[in-house]
Amino acid sequence: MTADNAIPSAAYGILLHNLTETVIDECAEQIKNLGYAIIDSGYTSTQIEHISEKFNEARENYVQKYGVAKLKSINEFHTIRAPLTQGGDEFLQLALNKNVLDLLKKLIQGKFILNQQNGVINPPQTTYNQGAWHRDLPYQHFVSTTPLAINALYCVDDFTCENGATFVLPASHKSEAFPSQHYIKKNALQVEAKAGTFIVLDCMVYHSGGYNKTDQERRAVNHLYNIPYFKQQINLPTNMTNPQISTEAKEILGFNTQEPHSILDYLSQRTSTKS
Ligand SMILES: O=C(O)CCC(=O)C(=O)O
Repeated sequence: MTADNAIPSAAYGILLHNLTETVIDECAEQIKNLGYAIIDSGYTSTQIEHISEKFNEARENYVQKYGVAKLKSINEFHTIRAPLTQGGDEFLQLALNKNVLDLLKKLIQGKFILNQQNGVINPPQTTYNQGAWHRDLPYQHFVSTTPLAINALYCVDDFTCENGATFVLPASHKSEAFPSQHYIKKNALQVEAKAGTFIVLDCMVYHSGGYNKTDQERRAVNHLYNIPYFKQQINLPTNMTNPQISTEAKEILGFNTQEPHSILDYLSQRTSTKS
């Protein structure tokens, strides 16, 4: 122990000890304990700018295709569903980001698939559909010893307190019930993050977009990955337009875990090594 206020490094009475060797290990430890961490995508500033442009393009096409009035009437105007199915490789590459996949492998035991990818727009000075506390497996109140699903929220723009950066309730993935307002006021914290990073969450940690006080949108691309026993929000394999998908990408997009259409289909998919 030092004389100043430094955090003590000495410990006693320890039988079990977590060890970290890499930044990925550090993030994994924090997500297990607190439910959130920030990880760099590894993209260059040119790539980050390119994704930002592609986001706007994807949104324009999406709104044109599905219609402003329709999207507004169903509270979907600030979301782009499954942008990776609508052309452009950038969104597929986001879903397959190496740092995110390496982190997922430390967090989810066994196989995982992408459940959904959503473009998220936090509009200036108004409310939007993600500006409310929720889990990304909504209506679920179980507690799990290991994560069954993980979110990776790619920051297209800088996330700041001013523009409504995501709020989290640290460690709330470890409790079944949504906490009281008093608890939320005392314990909620806002996660500021740079454009080009991912905020990675245990999907059961309560989180909410904040109020955007600026005059610019705050944009993100959310990914939810889960064990292959949960159905996808939108069937990704049947909607992929990109023919050049690697074997690993196919597995992550759920090509290998589609529900068989018949007993015959099931039997022909089964190999002798499967249990
Ligand atoms: O907009 C945000 O910061 C949060 C997004 C979010 O909660 C979600 O997509 O589930």
